[in-house]
Amino acid sequence: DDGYRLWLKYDRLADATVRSGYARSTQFIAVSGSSPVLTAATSELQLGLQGLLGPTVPTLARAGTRQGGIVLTVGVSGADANGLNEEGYRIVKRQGNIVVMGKTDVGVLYGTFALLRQVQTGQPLDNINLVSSPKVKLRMLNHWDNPNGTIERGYAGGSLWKWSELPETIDPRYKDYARANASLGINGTVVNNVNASPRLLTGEYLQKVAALADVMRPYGIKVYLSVYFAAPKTLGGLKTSDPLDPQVRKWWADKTAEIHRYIPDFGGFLVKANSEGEPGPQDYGRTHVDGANMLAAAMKPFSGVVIWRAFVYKADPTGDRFKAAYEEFTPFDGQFDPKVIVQVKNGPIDFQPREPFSPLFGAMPKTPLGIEFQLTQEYLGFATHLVYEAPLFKECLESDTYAAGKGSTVARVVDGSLHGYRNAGPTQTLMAGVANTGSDRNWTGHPLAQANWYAFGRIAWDHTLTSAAIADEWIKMTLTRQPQAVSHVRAMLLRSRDIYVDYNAPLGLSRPWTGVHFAPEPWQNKSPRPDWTAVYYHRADSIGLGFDRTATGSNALAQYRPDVRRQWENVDNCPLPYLLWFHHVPWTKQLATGRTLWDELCTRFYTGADSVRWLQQEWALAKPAIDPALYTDVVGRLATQHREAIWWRDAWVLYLQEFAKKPIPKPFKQPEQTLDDVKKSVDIYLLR
Ligand code: BDP
Repeated sequence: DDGYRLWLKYDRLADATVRSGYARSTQFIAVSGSSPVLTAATSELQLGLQGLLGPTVPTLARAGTRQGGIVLTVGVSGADANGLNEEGYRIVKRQGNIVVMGKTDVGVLYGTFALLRQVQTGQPLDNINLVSSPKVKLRMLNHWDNPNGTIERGYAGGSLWKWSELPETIDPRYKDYARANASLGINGTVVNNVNASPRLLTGEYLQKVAALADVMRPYGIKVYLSVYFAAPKTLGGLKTSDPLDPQVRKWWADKTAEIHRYIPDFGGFLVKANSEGEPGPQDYGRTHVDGANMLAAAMKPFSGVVIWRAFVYKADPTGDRFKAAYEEFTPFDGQFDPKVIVQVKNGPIDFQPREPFSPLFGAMPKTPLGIEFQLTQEYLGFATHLVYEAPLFKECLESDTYAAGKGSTVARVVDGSLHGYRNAGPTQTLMAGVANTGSDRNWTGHPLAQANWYAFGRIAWDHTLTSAAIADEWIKMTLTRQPQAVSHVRAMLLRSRDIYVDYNAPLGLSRPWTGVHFAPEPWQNKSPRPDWTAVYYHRADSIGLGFDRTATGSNALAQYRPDVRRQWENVDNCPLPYLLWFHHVPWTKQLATGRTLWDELCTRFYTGADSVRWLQQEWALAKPAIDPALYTDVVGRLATQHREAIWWRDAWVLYLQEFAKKPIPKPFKQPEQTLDDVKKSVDIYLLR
């Protein structure tokens, strides 16, 4: 198995009795109406059922008096439409048939994938009764793909989009990409990097993007573009890109209209502005609001949206990067055009292995805030370390902002239910995942990293699903249905993120590196900007470790509501996962575990690295039920992970030992290498 088919494997179910049970209730597919979306739904059902069960399933225009089939029905109303939004589906047994219904054809498409999932995961169809509607409207992948075929922070090969061959040649892979996304309910894809090339806005590239949009459309997926804010100058030859300049505004209005001539259902713009050197409205003394609303005005005649990122931080040697986005964006609450959604990363810094939730959530009640997660493992060990991210997504979404009292979770900010902007006029709700896909045959490099794409899509649809339930689905659809093997792999997935945190960034440490975001460099103290060094984040000194963000320090904690603040502001009861995010803690301080800070850190680093051995053992126990090629691939990656976990552990403990001046506590042993040895190996790793 080369992993190409992802969770849409549709291999024949092993048990003949089970097969014939399913086959009895899936003898035909009756489709009333026709549309490219319904055609996609029907052919997916045929492909899936034939693969899983054997017989070819014929299609009929209507069921008539026939029973024992599947009926796809669009445009339901009355009681059947209860609890369904535009994209929702209902699946019931009626008059001897399984009826998959939706208000729209896309709802039916999602229903067909849900029905297939029932069969793939071994659920009965006899009394099937499923109702589901997505909680968030825009569920999208952000690709950081460049026109030259590379992917920023991509670890699974080059770009999926073969720009030089488009629009004439359509790689069949585009359709499989669309199928995989549709099976999860993902309905948007931003095809290019947020560090955007102006080339994407040329007629030449718009034709290519339009060809991709044509492939995505039958799968309910809209295409979006990241835009380069200075394009009026670069492409349009104007003297300025000032968002208040009439010529600039006209340029964007014309460009937006041109895009719609190529792609009538264009999804909208994603903008990274005045962030990490990207151009933006501040270059002209204007604000984020001026920039975003200018694009919204250009988008006015169309249905698309403007997604404006809040990932900003200035090179301020005395400031705390943690506070930057909140300081820059909260003053603008209520001023953005209704077409604008502000896209906020889950945490205040930058996709670290564990971050507290961004204080922006709950702090802008009059502005739709979308959430951005990173699926590509830029800070999570690239494509060699196993980190199942569902627990990370859930931890953030379930955090309580207390914005409107207890129960004001980040999820409720994002799905619009907290501030009441859900479905209000043109405003939208949004979850975005920075894609982990690439041209590797198995899409994600690490075969088990497919689970992160899967989990993101499922959570974007329904954030109440649990990490374990999602893991179960994915394992059964992708790897094996053998119960013991399922439970071994589930255990691995569920613990993997904490294991990684333990050897990489325990107790609230973060960013032990510079630009490459892989080799450990906690000693790194030289960079054009202080907040691009490692020492800026951990603040190790002879007294202790951690960033004081209480009132005696940067006071970033003041950006949270009092109830949140109270959980974190007292060093004596701050939960350990967040301790060093908010406190500079003495090496000798006794923690709730009964160990001193130094001993606790060592314990985490050592047990974290050791736990990779446990991952290896669990994987070995699942072996009999796993495809041999896939099994072997993961064996290799886990071995690398173990070696690198020791590398990271040693780098951290040897470096911190210089400050703490304490021995490694028993039963752990002093690393065999010296700090100089590790530094040398890191220097070599970083050689280009
Ligand atoms: C950082 C990445 C950088 C991205 C940036 C962003 O290192 O490559 O451009 O995020 O999200 O984490 O804009």
